[in-house]
Amino acid sequence: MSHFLVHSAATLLLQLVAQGQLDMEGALTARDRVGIQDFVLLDETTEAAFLSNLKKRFSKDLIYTYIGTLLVSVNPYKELDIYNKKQMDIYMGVNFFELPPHIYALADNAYHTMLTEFNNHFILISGESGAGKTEASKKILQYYAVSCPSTTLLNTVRDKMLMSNPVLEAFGNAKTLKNDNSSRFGKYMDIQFDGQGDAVGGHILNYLLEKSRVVHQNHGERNFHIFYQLVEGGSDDLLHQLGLERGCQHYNYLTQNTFRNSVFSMFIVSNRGILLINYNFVQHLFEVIASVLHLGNVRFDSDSKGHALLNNNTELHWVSNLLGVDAHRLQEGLTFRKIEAKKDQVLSPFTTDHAIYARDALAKAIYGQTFTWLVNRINESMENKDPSRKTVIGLLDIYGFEVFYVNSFEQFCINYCNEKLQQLFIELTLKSEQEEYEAEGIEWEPVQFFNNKIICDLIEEKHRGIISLLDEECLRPGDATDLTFLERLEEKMGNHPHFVTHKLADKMTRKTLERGDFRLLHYAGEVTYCVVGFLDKNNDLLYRNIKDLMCQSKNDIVKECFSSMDPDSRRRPETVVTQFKSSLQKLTEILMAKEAWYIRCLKSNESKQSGQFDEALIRHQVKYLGLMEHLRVRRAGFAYRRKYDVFLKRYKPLCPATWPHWRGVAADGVEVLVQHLGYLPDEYKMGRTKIFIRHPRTLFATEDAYEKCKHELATRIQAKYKGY
Ligand code: AOV
Ligand code: MG
Repeated sequence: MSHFLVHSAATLLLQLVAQGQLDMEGALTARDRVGIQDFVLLDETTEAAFLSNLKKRFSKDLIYTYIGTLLVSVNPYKELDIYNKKQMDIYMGVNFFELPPHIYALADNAYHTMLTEFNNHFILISGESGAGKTEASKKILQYYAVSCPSTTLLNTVRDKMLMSNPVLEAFGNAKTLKNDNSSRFGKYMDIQFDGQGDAVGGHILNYLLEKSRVVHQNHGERNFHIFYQLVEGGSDDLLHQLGLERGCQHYNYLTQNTFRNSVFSMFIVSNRGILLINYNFVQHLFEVIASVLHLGNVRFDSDSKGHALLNNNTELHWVSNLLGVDAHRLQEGLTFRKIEAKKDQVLSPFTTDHAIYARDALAKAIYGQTFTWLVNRINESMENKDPSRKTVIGLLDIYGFEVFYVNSFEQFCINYCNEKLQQLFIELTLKSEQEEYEAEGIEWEPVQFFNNKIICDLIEEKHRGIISLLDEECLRPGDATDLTFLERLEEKMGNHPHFVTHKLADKMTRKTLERGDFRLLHYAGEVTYCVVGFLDKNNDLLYRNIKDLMCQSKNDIVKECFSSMDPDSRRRPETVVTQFKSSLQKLTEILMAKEAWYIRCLKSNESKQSGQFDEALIRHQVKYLGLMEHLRVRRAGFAYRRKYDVFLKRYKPLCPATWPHWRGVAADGVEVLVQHLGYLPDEYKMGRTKIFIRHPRTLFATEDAYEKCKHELATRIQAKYKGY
């Protein structure tokens, strides 16, 4: 038997053990104990078999299962002892299928593929709100930070990457009804590696922060963590300096106080060195957060004409103090609007409602701009100083699909974003995969799947989609309101299979809709949106005089943020949703240029309880995430494909007929090579330009043989030189 076959038999045995088909002690089947570790090996591809396997594994705290190289993860809602240095060492550099499924295995596989092929990768982590995306992305980052080779000098980059997480979570996460630590912004992080595999830099792109949370939270939800951390965890001195009282009950912008009050202030102070944020900036950050809280306490009365009057000056003075702006002008900005009439400027007084609107708009703008500022600082500190020869692994952790009792503009944006990611997944795994078989002339029985492109188009199609109609209403001078927007939607979308108006609701879904609502049938379920606030939130207007005032702030952060805001003041800024749409378009382009890895996170139950496997809830997620279709394509399909010349170039040393040169056509050389390696006929197919290999284990075995062969060659050369 050739060396390769002995080796691959051993590898196969190990795989069987790992995949739960054999027991180490003997041939006892372990399937019944831990289920199957790769769904591809299930006897039947029914949903029932899928769920039963998932449940069996979950009950043993085995939260990870593969579908080929895709990782399915079920949120355990409890700490598992599987994330530590020892586990990381076990997975480091080991072939994917040789060990039980783990997020480290996926991270490691992406990393090693990046190193051998010297190309860029991304890991798409998806799943609904509370499914475990953010936790997954943290585990991966930790894996790279701890396990990759390191030099002392470069260690600081890892520290910064790790450190960026809690800081951004403090500012960008909040408790919602779905998740106590819900991401309220989207995050894409590139981890940059040099040719040796050292992490040398990082870069974060952030997407649409849910700013409205600063001024309003639904019942049972909270504002961003940072506010509570400051008013609960800040030192007496600090609070005194900022004019704050301890306890969130003093602040109109804060509700309940029952969760997670880590000592933020100390965190930023002690780690500012690592993040390269100097002490002055830390001070300014505190001032910004405090000024937002004081703004929330600014109240207005109305005079006899219904115009807004400031109720009390103390809070306003704190805001002007902390932001370093003139108190009188601030007061004016909150109670009057400046209108430019010919060459004159006229002050037009606000009603109290208007004043509250202006106040909240300022609070949201200050907070939102500061968040972006923070991301920029973190990026500067993680910047790769030597951008030559680098490859990246991108980590995408975005807000998951969410449905609340009342859903507004924010949920519309978040769910739209999830539609886009689902579309990307479908494009890459179901559609193009099947199209490639056809193009390569591989015999193929097509697997049917639901393509959510129809919903993406409904939302974003130029001139016709919901976004276009919303923008049109936002830009239409005169009498446009949320309700006229809804009327336009009903007029244009009334017949769309994924759009339901209150007029049609009864007939279609037998669920009534309020006037003022519309419903979308998303890929992940139906969501009823209330149009109230759509226009305002999409316009996100900040009055000019307030903006100008903030540009003169003595707080360096505020000054920098507002001065860099839309420099061309004559141009109307793009609406929020249009900016979001183009940022998602750019993201898709960034991702499409990389090799993809997938983690599909499933939420185990709605009550955040450990040990509860809510079968109906999980079945629903398995369905809408397209996992069964993915499994069917994977099972019938081929896990790996390589261009003939690439395959031959790498593996030709494994066969005397192809080594050192193959003089004929590459495809013929590959055929000779795989025959020599003993590939079974069912294990591979020869396409027009590529070889297709059914199971990853075949390629892994070939790769192992290649490594061994390389090693033997090197030893032989060394021995030869020693002889001299
Ligand atoms: P998400 O990122 O997917 O929701 P998270 O990653 O924040 O969800 O997970 C929610 C909570 O579930 C965490 O705070 C943990 O308590 C628990 N959890 C998740 N994964 C694990 C794990 N592997 N081990 C232990 N506990 C876990 V959102 O950001 O709301 O879409 O927008
Ligand atoms: Mg999250």
